[in-house]
Order: sequence, then C-alpha cells, then structure tokens
Amino acid sequence: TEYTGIKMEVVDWSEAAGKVIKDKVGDRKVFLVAATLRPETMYGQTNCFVGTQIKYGVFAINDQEAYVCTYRAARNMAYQGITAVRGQVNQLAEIEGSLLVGTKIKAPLSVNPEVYVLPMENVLPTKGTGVVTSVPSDSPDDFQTLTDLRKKPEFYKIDPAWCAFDPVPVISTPTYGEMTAPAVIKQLKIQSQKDTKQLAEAKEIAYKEGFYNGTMTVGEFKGTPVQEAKPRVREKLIKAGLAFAYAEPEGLIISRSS
Ligand code: ZZB
Repeated sequence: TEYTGIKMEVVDWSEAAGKVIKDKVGDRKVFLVAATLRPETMYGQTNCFVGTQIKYGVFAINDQEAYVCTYRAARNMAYQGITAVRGQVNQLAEIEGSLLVGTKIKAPLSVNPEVYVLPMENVLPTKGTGVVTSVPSDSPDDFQTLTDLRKKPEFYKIDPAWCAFDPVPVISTPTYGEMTAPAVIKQLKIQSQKDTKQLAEAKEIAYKEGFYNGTMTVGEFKGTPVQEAKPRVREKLIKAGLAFAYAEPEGLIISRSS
C-alpha cells in the first residue's frame, strides 16, 4: 500500500507527554505522522487519533526532526530513504497512546490549522503508522468516533474543547452530497465505533463514492474531480515538506511450500 505520511507538528504537548518526551528530543521539531490514502481530504482535518493502548516511539529522523509512530513503521521508514542513515532506527523515547491525548498539533492544509490528539478504539497497531488523521466529513470511522467522544467526554477522559471542531465539507458526491461520511453512517444505522463490521462496509461505500464520483469543494483544486486532485494535493504536500511517501508491504510471505 502506498500511503502519504502527513507530518503533524507538535505545537503543545499534553502535560503527561511533555514530561516523558520534552527533554529527550534535543532541538528537534517533533511530528506525529499519520498514514493516509486520502491526501485530498486534508482540508477537512478536525483532529488526529491514536490508540490509547498502543505503544509509540519518538524516532530521530535526522538532527532536525523526530517522528512519533509505531516502532514497526519507523523500521519500515528506515529502509525507504526517510531517515538520515539507511536501516538505522534511532528511538529517543517511548510513550503510550493514552498520554499523547490532548497534545495540540498542526494539521497541514486544514481549514482548522491546529487540532488535538484524541483516542480511537479501532486504531490498528499493525497498519500504517498507528497514527490516523481525522476527516469526519469523508471517513465514517472518524465521524462515528468523533460523535462518540462528543457524547461522553468524561468517559473518554478528554476536554470537550479538544473535539469541538465540526466536520468541514471538502468533497461533494452525487449520492450523498457534501457530507458523505455522516450520510453513510445514517444510512447504515451505525450507532457507535464498536459497530466495526458496519463501519468497514461504510468505509468501502464512502471510499468508492468519493474516489469515483467526488468533486473537490475547497482549496486550490476546487471544482476538479477527486481522481485528478488526489495526486496533485499529494505532490503539493510533499513539495512543501509537509508529507512524504510511505509504502507498506501487504504482509510477509513466509513460505509457499503448500
Ligand atoms: C484520512 C482519511 C480521510 C482516511 C478519509 C480515509 C477516509 P485502508 O484502505 O484500510 O488501508 N488508517 C490508517 N492507518 C490506520 C490504522 N493504523 N488503524 C485504523 N485506521 C487507519 O485505509 C486507509 C485509511 O485508514 C487511512 O486513510 C486512514 O484514514 C485509516 F476521508 O486518512 B484515512 C472512506 C475512507 N475515507
């Protein structure tokens, strides 16, 4: 899978994360790195998600920058020309996802330039970087999780201000209009982020509808089809130093003896 790694620069650590990380990174800028297949939706980011039980590392990429992601992702990056020294993983600190919640970060291209890190139950530690940027207008998982968090901020141990950004329309589709994800969530009668089977179906529907029939409604490529805008937004982010190409093997073939 060919992802785009979105660099979300830390503006303010949560108190807990600051204690663990601040004095371990030297003068480096630190970024949470989110793996996405939908770079054209970055205009609509409202927050970023981590898994509370997932272990993250802070990895030195070079003398100027460090990335927060899973160890697995950092190791993949080390073999893709992303780190200064090929094959070398230089871990500066380790931190549990729960402690990253509440950290304020920059969201490249977003209408909301600074957003917060929030918890999501369905983040897979085995996929991408373990960090997911949230676009509730076009991602059913993101919309549902944001809805859950807003209903019960105390239960999720978050400040309501961290999930206060409303979904921002970025793509219009003929079937669902300007808010594809909320419309599909409603259509499939999804109630919570625990409805994982229906959410997988919703993701498939929203992905296809956006990709094949979507038109951009914001930004430099407003009015152009998603299929055209996607590679152009990606290139623009990469050229600006706000993102990089990150590939992931589909899974290792250990043996083919059968
Ligand atoms: C922003 C975004 C906007 C995304 C959207 C989707 C959509 P796939 O096909 O399964 O590889 N993602 C990335 N890493 C993880 C993870 N570790 N755990 C859970 N979710 C993860 O899907 C890739 C997408 O899954 C990524 O693209 C990311 O969310 C999420 F409007 O980034 B996306 C209809 C989907 N819309």
